[in-house]
Amino acid sequence: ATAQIGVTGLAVMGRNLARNFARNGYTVAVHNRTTAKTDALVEEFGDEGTFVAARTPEEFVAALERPRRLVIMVKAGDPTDAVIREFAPLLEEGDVVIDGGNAHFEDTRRREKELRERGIHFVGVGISGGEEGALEGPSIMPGGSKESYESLGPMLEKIAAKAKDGTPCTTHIGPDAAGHFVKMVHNGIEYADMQLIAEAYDLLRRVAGYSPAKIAETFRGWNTGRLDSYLIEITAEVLAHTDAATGKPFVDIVQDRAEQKGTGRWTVQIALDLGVPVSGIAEAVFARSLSGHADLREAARELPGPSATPLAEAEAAAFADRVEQALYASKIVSYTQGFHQIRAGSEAYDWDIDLGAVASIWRAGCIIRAAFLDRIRAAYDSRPGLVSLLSDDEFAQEIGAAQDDWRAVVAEAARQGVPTPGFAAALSYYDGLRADRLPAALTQGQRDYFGAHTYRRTDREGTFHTLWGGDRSETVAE
Ligand code: NBP
Repeated sequence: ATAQIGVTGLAVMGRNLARNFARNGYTVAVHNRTTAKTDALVEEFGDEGTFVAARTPEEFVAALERPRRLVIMVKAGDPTDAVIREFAPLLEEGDVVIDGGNAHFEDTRRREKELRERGIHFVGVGISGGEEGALEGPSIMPGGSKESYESLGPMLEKIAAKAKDGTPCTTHIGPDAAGHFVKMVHNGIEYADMQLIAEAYDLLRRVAGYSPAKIAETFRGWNTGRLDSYLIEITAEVLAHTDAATGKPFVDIVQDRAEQKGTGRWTVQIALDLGVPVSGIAEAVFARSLSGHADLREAARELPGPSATPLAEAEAAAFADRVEQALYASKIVSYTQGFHQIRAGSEAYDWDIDLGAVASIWRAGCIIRAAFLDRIRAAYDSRPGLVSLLSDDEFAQEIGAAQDDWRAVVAEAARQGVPTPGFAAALSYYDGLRADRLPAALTQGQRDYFGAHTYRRTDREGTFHTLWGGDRSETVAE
C-alpha cells in the first residue's frame, strides 16, 4: 500500500481532483468502473505526479495506506450508494470514505450513520468550482467527524483554492452532512446571484437601451468595485462574445430557457421545511422554471403590456448606475437569506457551523467567489452571534444608501413591464423585516375567523379566540 488517497469515479470532476492531489505531491490511487478511463488518466497525465492505477475495487483498496482515505466522485444518488455497497465490505475500522459528489444532505446523513455503525468515517464534502476548480483549487466544504478531518483536513487544505490572504478555502464545516448542506445553500445563492445579474442585464438592455457589448463594458466597470466577483466577470465575457456563425451577439442566439440540476430546488425545499424565507433564491428557481414553460409563454404572448414611455437616452447612464445599486442591495439580501438558512440548518441538526468560516472559504475557488465575501466574513467574525447580515452596521448603512435607487429601479421595471422577480422579492424582504407592523395581524385574524386558529393580543399575554359565528365576544383559548 503506497497511496495516501484514492479517487474512484474518473469523469471530469474525479479526474481533475485526482490530478490536483497528485500535483500536490500525494500518491493517488485511481479507479473507475469503466477501466478505460483509468488508463486514459494515467496515460495522459501520468507525468504530473504519482498515480496507482487500480482495475478492481480490491486492487484500489489494497493500494491505500491505512487509515484509508478514498474519495467517491460518481454521479450523485443511486450510483453513490452502489459504490459504497461495493467498497464498504473491503474497508476496515478507522477508514475514511469521502463523497465529493453533489449529494442531497439527507442521503449524506443516512450514509454517515450507516457507515459509522461499522466504524467507518463517512465524510460528505461539498466541492465548488466546476471542472477547472477541481484541478486548480476548489472551495471545499467537508462535513463528517472531527477525527476524520484531522486525517483529511491537511490534504484538503493543500489542494483547495487560497484566498488573497493565503487562507485555504476549506474548513471543517461540522458533523455528518453539514458540508453538503452548506454546499447546497452555496448553490442556492449562486442561483440568486445569477438571476439578479440576469435582471440587471435585462434592464440595461430593455430600459436603458444598451447593446450587449455596452452591457459587457458596464459589467467590467462594476467588476472593479464592490460587485467584484467571478459571476460578474464571466457575465461580461458571455455578453461580449459574438456568435461565429451569424455574427450576432452570442446572447441573442441562445434559446431563453434556463435549465437546472436540482441543488437550487433543494435549497428552497429545505428552506420551506425549516421555515426560512429565502425568497430571492426561490424566485431564481421559479424564474428558470417559468422560462422553460414554452406552452404557457406562447399562450400569454398576446397579453397586453404597459404603455409606458421609454427612458430618454440622456437618462440611460444614470439609470445604469441605479441598477448597480439595486443589484448590490439585492445581493446583500440573498446572502442574508442564505446565511439565515445555514444558521437554521445548523441549529436544527446541531452542527455548530461557524458562519464567518463559511464566508471565508467561499472567497476563492467557488462559483460565488467575490470580494464581498471578505466583508461577510468580517461581519460574522466581529459579531459571531449576528442574527442577520442586515443588522451588521456596514451592510445596513450600504443598503440604506442604495434603497432610493433600488426602489426607483423596481418601480421603473414595473412601469416598463420588465420582470424583476429577484430585485422585487429582495426589496419586499427588506421592507418586510423593517416594518413596524405587518399585515400578518390581519392574516391571523382571518385564520381565527375560519379556523378558530386563535391569536395573541398586542396588549395582554395569552391566546384568544373571537366567537365570529356568534356574538363576536372574545374568549380566552387554551
Ligand atoms: P458524473 O456525475 O457525470 O458521473 C460519472 C461518473 O460516475 C463516472 O465515473 C461513472 O463511471 C460513474 N458511475 C455511474 Br454514472 N454509475 C456508477 C455506478 N453504478 N458504479 C460506479 N460508478 C458509476 O461525473 P462528474 O460530472 O465528474 O461529477 C461527479 C460528481 O461531482 C457528481 O456528483 C456531481 O454532481 C459532482 N460535481 C460536479 C461538478 C461539475 O462541475 N461537473 C461540480 C461539483 C460537483 P463510468 O465511467 O464507468 O460510467
